Amino acid sequence: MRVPPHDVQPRPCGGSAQRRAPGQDNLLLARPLSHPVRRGLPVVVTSVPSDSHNWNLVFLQLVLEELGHQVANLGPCVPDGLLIAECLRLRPALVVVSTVNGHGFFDGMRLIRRFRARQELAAIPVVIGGKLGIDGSGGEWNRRQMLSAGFDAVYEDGAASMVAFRSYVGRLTASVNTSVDG
Ligand code: B12
Repeated sequence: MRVPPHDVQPRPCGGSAQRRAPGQDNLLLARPLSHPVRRGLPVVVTSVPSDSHNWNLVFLQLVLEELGHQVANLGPCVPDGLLIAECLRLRPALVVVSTVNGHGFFDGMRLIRRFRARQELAAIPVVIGGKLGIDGSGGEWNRRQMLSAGFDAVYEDGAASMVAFRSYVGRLTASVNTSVDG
């Protein structure tokens, strides 16, 4: 799957924006007020080598596509080296790591250290989320370790995490679009 570069034209979100209705040539259909993005970001969604769960990745892909972003979903059981190679090739604006099998802390720590060791990838935002510990939660100490190792955000499973994730993606989109527009 190929992710277009940052300056790609956005897909119309919702499909009806700026389109004229049949027989109503003077009616310009309004863009929804809450139009989520002006330009979608290229995003890589991935799991970690040990994790074979799929639907978490599909779910995140759908959430991000609904927000107007272009997603390359690398699927489950992704070796660190493959993720790094794909990010060097695709140069995404965001990497979303999802893992639910309980090994997320250890897999995530190893992955982010290898990822950040590549100078070309050092500035790409990387977030991780899911069920990061074997009891479903990695806890606050683990979260801090992951942030200091190089993750930009850590989303433990819970009702608030998807709200916080969407908000993070919204802020990132606004800042990327602002810096592109100058
Ligand atoms: C289906 C399933 C499997 C299937 C997976 C099939 C497939 N191809 O996907 C199979 C049978 C293979 C499997 C295997 C295992 N599983 Co399993 N599995 C499940 C199950 C029943 C459903 C998972 C699912 O599809 N959910 C639907 C998706 C959409 O939701 P989700 O995964 O919960 O993800 C949500 C959130 O976590 C969050 N999220 C996830 N990632 C991210 C990332 C970000 C950035 C954000 C913001 C949010 C976010 O958003 C998602 C939507 O709300 C869960 C139990 C459950 N009811 O959740 C156990 C579960 C995930 N499995 C578990 C375990 C332990 C295993 C095994 C280790 C079992 C074993 N002893 O072999 C293996 C591990 C295999 C491996 N190598 O990874 C545990 C994990 C425990 C933990 N982390 O504390 C669970 C929770 C069951 C349990 N209660 O013990 N499993």
